[in-house]
Amino acid sequence: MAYKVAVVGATGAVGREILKTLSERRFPVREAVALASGRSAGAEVSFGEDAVLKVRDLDRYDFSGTDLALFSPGAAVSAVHAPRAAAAGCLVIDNTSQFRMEPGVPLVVPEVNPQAIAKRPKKGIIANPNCSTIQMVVALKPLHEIAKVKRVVVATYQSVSGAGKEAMDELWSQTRGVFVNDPATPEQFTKPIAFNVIPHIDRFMDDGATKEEWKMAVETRKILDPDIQVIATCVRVPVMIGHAEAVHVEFEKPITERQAREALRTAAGVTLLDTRDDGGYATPLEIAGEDAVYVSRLRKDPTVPNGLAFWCVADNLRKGAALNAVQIAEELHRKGLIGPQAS
Ligand code: 11C
Repeated sequence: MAYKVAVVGATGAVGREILKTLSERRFPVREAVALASGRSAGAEVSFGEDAVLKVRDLDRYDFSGTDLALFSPGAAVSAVHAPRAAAAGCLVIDNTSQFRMEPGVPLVVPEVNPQAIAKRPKKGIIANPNCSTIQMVVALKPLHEIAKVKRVVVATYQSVSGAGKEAMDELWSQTRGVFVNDPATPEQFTKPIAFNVIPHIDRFMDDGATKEEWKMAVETRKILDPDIQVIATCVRVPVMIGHAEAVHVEFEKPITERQAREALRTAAGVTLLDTRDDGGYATPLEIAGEDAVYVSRLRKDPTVPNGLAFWCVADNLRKGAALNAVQIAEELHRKGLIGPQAS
């Protein structure tokens, strides 16, 4: 069975990565449709080795007959068009924050909670988590199975590609600007991002946390275990692709470093790279373009009972977005949940 698949937000950094990932992983696509705002209609995006898709206007697109749509256009656009697609019988995988915490909308990381999509959801929408949550729960899952995670303290180091293509351009032009003495005014960020770090991602909430920090807490609970406490500080750093995280975990039960290493070595989606010598750890620059969540610097945290600390890095556009969405599509395909016979 091959499907008619639409990619919404096809001209964005994640949309392009979704098209690339669908093709690389040979997802059974009968017909691919690239959709974006009217402004981008008519532009061309590549799909696979030699196909070029002409971008069509999302506002005018009728989703009847489209089996699956992968959305990454921004939350406000998903809010309008994802339910419209679902009402037309098209199954939606939404990569925005719009529906993640809605009851009846599964929030899925296939290595962690594939059971959340045992059947086709009534609302016709499955949500892809935030990139910084995805990589953390992939690393936590094998440890949670051994000793039950109780509390997580995490600081993130998030690349500018998480904020989109214009943000990547801004890092580039500001960096160049420093060398040619032509400082560019910040537009995508609140302060200059070149040669700086900014402890602010997404909007501020009433309690002083940012929404990115809130997402890491509530999404981890929905995906992994409702009892886990998470306190996050999310920071933007002048890196193009790849998010890194310093994760400090307190467990309910004792867990040794050795047990943790063994579990991480065989865990789905994880690569343990931790040789405790110069360069024996993963950094964003090296792992951009790769699928795995890399775990390094694993060690005991002696300041709490049953504590471990580690560093994890992943490509935010791939495992943090496009790859995870395509893996959800693969899981749905394996379970026969895509297409008119599954509605
Ligand atoms: C960032 N994590 O790095 C964000 C991007 O909720 O889907 C993804 C925002 C989201 O800026």
